[in-house]
Amino acid sequence: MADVHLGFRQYGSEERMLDFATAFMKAMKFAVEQKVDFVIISGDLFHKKSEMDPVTLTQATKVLEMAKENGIPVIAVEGNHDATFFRDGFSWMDYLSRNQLIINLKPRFDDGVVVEEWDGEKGAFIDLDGVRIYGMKYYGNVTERILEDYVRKLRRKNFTIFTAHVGVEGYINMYGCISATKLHRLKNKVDYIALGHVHRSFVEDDFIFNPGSLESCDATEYGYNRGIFLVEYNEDDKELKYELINHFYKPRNFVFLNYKMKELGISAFEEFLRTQNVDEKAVIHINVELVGLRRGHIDEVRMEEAVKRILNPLVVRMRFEGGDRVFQPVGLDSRESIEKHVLSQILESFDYGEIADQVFRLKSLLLLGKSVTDIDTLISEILEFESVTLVKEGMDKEMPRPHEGAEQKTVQRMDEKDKEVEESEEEVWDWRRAYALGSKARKR
Ligand SMILES: [Mn+2]
Repeated sequence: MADVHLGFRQYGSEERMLDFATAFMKAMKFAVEQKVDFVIISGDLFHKKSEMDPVTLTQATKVLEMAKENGIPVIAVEGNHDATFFRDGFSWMDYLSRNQLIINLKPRFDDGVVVEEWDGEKGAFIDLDGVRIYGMKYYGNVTERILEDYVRKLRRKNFTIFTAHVGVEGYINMYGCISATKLHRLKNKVDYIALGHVHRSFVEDDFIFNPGSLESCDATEYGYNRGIFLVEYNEDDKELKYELINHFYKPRNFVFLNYKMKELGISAFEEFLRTQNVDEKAVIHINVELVGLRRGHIDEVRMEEAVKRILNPLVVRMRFEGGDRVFQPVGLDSRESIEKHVLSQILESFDYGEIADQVFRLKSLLLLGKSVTDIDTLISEILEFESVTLVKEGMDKEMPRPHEGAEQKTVQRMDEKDKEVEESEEEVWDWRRAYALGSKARKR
């Protein structure tokens, strides 16, 4: 598995944070049920590299302890969200490693890449029951150079796995990707490449395996094919069987609605909402296109309240576009409106969208001496809102997706393994209870 992103309070929602933890817990529970020999987490176990909070650490610890109690070693590498790449400090992954909860594989640097065997605390590879596993953490734009050096030092032993947090170009347009060719060259030394970083699933040549994230870290990721790979290798006939599993957890529902608004009153909008067949507690993004209306006349608060009342979402994000823009000359207006006007003119030359109001609000908050947390929340909200906007605009020029669905046509499947994991109530960890004040962490 990869890209667990524990601790991600998406949209500032506690509930979303629990989603990420629950997905991780259920993935590990599946591994326990399947009695696997080991689990690999190919980076981004955590969402934030620096600030750890007790709740996130509890979530990680509980799940990893479950693996440990069942005698399942967890091999991991650090992703871009887990550690800064060259500041070789002590990461939270190292912390888990020192507490015998994971085996955090990474090379050492001493005039080049040093690839040493795991000594119980550190190392770049480990031998487990005749399987050799090499690990490489995320190195951003120097990945190619480090990989080249690393590969020269690889020694195949029986079945050899290479796990790394690195994206493959072409699947998604993001930083920290290398061309697939570079990885295919490892074929003479490695049998299986386990990747993380790209949040959607893909398989190349029954050789490169990327499971994708467990949840949607961004609205753009909703609907991606993703899951965990259940892999079985038979030493006698050298046969590799694998399957992408995703029935162990149902990701949060995201809904995207478009509404053309032609009148100021919200009754038509309410009517529109009532005709939507939307599951409760979904993340709802609504794009409102204003037709012959002025943005400033819209009662956004009332509209949002209507969405909450009628569709009962977990989170609602509304975006307004179009509308008659009336440009007014800067006159003898209030200081506030002059400032806003100037701000929006400055911001026009960037791709941030219409955030002049937010920037202005931010300035007021700072002047009021608001806490850094409040300001952080506001900025997060602005950024998340904008990223959705960018997605919408980029929809028709999507990146090519080579080998899509490759995992569906390859080798034979494992049967019996894909049956629904039974939801026995007492087995499901109740996260709220785990760290509720005054209550002991225990199973429900
Ligand atoms: Mn990630």
